[in-house]
Amino acid sequence: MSKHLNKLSALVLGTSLAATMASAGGELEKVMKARGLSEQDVIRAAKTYLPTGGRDEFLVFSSGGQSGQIIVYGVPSMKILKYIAVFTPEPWQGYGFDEESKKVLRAGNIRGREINWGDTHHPALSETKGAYDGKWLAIQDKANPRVAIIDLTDFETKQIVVNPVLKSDHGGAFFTPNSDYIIESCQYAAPFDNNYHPIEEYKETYRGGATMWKFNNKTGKISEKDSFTIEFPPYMQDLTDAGKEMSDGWAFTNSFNSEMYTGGIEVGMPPFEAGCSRNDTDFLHVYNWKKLAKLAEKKENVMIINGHRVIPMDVAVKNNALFLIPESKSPHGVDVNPTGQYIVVCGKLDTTASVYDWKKIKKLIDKKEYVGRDPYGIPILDMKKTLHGQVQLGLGPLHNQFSNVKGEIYTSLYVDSQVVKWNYLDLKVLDRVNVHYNVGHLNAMEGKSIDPQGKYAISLNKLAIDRFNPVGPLHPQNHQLIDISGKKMDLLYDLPIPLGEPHQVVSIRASKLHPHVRYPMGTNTRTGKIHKGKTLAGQERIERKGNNVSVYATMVRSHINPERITVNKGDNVTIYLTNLERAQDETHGFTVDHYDVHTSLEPGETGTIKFVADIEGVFPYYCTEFCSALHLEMMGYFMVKDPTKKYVSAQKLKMKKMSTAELKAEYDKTVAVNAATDEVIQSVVKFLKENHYEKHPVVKGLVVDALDQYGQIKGEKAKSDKALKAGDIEKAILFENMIWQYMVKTADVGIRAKDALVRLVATKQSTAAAAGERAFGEGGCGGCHVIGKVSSGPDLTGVLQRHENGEKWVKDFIMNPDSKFKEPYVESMINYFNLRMPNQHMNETETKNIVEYLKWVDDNANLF
Ligand code: CUK
Ligand code: CUA
Repeated sequence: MSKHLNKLSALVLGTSLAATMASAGGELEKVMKARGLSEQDVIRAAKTYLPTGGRDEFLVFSSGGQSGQIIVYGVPSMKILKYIAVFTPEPWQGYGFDEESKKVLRAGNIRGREINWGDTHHPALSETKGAYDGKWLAIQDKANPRVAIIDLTDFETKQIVVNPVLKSDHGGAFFTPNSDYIIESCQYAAPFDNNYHPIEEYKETYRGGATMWKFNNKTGKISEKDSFTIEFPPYMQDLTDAGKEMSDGWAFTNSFNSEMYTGGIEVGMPPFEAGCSRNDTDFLHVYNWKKLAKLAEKKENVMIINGHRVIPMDVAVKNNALFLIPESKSPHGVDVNPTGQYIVVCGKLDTTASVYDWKKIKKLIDKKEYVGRDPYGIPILDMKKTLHGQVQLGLGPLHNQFSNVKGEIYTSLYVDSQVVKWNYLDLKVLDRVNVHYNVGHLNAMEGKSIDPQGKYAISLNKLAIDRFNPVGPLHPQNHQLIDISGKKMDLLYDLPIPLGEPHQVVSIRASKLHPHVRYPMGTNTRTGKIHKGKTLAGQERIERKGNNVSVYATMVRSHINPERITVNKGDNVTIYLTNLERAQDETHGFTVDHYDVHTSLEPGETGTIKFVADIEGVFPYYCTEFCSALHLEMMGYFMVKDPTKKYVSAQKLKMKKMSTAELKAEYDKTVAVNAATDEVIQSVVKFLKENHYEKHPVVKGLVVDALDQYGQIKGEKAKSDKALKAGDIEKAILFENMIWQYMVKTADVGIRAKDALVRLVATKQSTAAAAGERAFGEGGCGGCHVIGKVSSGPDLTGVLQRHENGEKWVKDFIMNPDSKFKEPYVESMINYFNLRMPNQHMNETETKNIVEYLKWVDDNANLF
């Protein structure tokens, strides 16, 4: 075992670390035994493990299914990083609880009705020349056909548009290769208008279609008036993919009810599932969206339904822009390969995948060679003549993804619970791996772009069954990570998804994303514009016009200004809040208790909450994000008076008052503490300046934040002096306390800046020195020794020089302190600190490493 293990750890961890592991007394072996892990398990763990502070290579955006949200996680660690609120209110982010986000969410109302959920299926990343550009994310809602746009600079939803003619969708959202359009294709056929039409008139009045949403890749906005829909027969369209490269300008949409069956189980008809699957083939819709977009510009080519342009089928047919190709029974999924030549379609009720060749399709289209027309007059191309070939894959093939290897494709098998790897050029099956269980979509890194990355695939399994600790009858979904870099696929990791049924994920190299950490001060994040309610320090105010009360408030560690708001019952209250922070991750949240409002304010953001003060009483408001040590103090009172009531004032309690002398003493003490604190700050500032903090952006950001806090002191001091002069010592003490608060905040950030700067300007630590620092910390040495300072034990800078043969002396002392207690120097230290150096039972390696760390400390002694 041990021999194995050394070989294994050498493999996994690299030779030098493996040696460390072996000398650490077979720790790895012990853990494996205790947890019952195999060697394969450990290798898989190492392939997905992300040490603290580490970064993933890829980010994945997963639809949140019925949660109406998007889930963001990293690959290969599978750590969940964010839920993006899209179609559903989300309280933490204030989505649907503040005015800015309500405006986005409510744009998704349908025919005046509030819709508060969505069934998200297919997220899509914006593309430039067919490659993901990392700018925008789109997702569709299947239940209430809508499309939303998420900005990838802040991962917030910025727009929701409602499909004006479709009543459900499935084939969306899909970007065209330069993000000119987002395609949203129908699912269940229904009348385009909003009227009742009997089911007996299905063939005449029910329609499918594909909506082409005009998108601006610069502004990230869909233009509704520039969008249009292509009318399709009522065949129950399904998924779509846009052509690329040689097939650019075209799009492909499959369908599953060429029978045009309309159900009727309740009147003795066979159910939909039987009627929709009678024919041996269904239809792939092939259409030239570029040509159709041109046609849509002319009035005579479109009909206007619900204020929206629709191109009728006959116009599309007349202009050679719409064709059908038979595809195997109940098709699902249509995927265009990276070169745009091959279009792969699977069939839920078939065992084969069909590979169509665009060159063959185009040839038939150009020659106008059709095998017939469907009942709506759409030309049908010969299936055999358009096929490159078909491959037997297994039961229930659904979706496909491409890798960086030419011809390599991965397909999910729903019924077989497998992912199969095959080659679509020579039509050979290469490998298959079992997944748990019933996979729907799958994703390979950037696997639907022009530039697939390979490396990993994710299997989105519909059932988890026995994979996780049981949590009741409703199980999480299971996303399984598969290593696809080798010849054989290897299943690495299970990620339970407890938030709806995610249908599809898209992945992108993390290096392509550049989200910002703060907003320009006063930003309305949903519009990107400066908010009309932007309020800076000193501009806080309460304005009253009739029964409209507007509050302009600010939030900064650790207070809300104003701290008291009094209104009359029935007043319309609007509170604008600006987060004045510039520091990274200093979010404040705001709520008024009992009023069902909440907003989350990221640094620089201005948000609005609005409500009618319809209940009388006293309602605390507070910051809902634990933002600093004084977070609980970040509060105020919202008071609602009933103007029709007379309030009897309570008798005031007589409390003992402090004498003037006592107050003066307290004032002096507070001022002295402030002076001492300021000295610490000044020493940190001196250090930062001497070491040119301004050269390091991260440190500079921290210093700017610290100086920001420090800058507040002058104003507070003036107020304190004024109060003192006026004889109000009590007030002066409060202002001095405020000064201390600012000082603590300054020192807090300043010391963080100093630590960061030390790391940047110090010489690089060797592996041993870094391990030594860890051992120093974990071994509890820091409890008594603070580097650069005398604390409860002596300062250790220069300790190696203090003794003859210093390295050995220190080593011996750590491992066996008692042996040296009689030495005069040690004895004097024991007397001085009234403490003996304890034996921390460090082993040989740890002790050696600590000595290396102390050497590093000496090399950088000027920094401590
Ligand atoms: S669909 Cu779910 S497994 Cu909605 Cu993309 Cu195929
Ligand atoms: Cu701001 Cu808590």
